[in-house]
Amino acid sequence: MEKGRIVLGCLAPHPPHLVYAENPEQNEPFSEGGWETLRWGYNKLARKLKKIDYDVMVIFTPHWATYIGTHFLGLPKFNSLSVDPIFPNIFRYKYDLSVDVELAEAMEKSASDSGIITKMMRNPDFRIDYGTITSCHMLNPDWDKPIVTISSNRNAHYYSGEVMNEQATALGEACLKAIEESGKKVVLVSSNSLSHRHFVTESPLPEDMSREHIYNHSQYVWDMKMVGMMRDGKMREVVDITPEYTEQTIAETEAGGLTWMMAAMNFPQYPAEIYGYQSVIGTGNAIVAWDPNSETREIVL
Ligand code: 2X7
Ligand code: FE2
Repeated sequence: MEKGRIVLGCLAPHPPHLVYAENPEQNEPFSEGGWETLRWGYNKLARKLKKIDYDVMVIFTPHWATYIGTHFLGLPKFNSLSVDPIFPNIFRYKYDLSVDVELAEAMEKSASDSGIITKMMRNPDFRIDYGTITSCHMLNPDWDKPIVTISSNRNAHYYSGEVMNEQATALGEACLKAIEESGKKVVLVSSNSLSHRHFVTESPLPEDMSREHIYNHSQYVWDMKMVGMMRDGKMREVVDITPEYTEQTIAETEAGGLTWMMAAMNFPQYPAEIYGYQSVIGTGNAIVAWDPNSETREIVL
């Protein structure tokens, strides 16, 4: 059997506003649009993904927070209505998704063998978080590939950003081992925003773009530093400064997804593809991809 491999890594932010603005049939509320810089960037990345041969998408999400260990989706099907607890006015999404249980179990076993506390999620009534749904919808609106979601164990909360980095690195290495042994072609997705201070009130019309801007300038400067290093192919350095960056901007990197993905991809030293950067209720959001294939890797923006 041919060795499995990671064919693309995506930093895929998940403000539910993006799904709301797209008006897909699965989402009940109606919008007049909004956040085009991010949505058009996502649309372009989704077109690239259509041309890539892959078997499964593996997503790490901050909005499935687990306090004892790392959990993996472990049933072949999940369907229900996902209502965002903070933005029920914009996100009420009917989902019906398939899971690659074989790969989920292989990653869980590999992580467990390496000393990480793990668990498979086998509850058929488990509600899939809006982070998973938003990132997957924006990357693959046809939902024609199985997924695996990995939870975020709250290491940064219990311990520190440094411990989170170590744990997420170990998890990334364990997932890579399982992927290689599986023979599958895998797309990795780190579902998170960058800087994460946000407004606590919403404008009467959520998609009123005259009200949208970054929460503060220092948050913007930090985000641009991170995006610049991604562009320059310095992912080891990005991961090294993630604890400091996270503390300064309350970034969603605290969940561990970006570190997990970079560790699984051996900390790319080639330029990332940048698809867009924009604020959503004051948070900083970048869509970025790492393409290990130098023949298809592009300078997008
Ligand atoms: O979960 C989120 C987020 N990360 C950023 C912005 C808005 C809403 O939800
Ligand atoms: Fe979030």
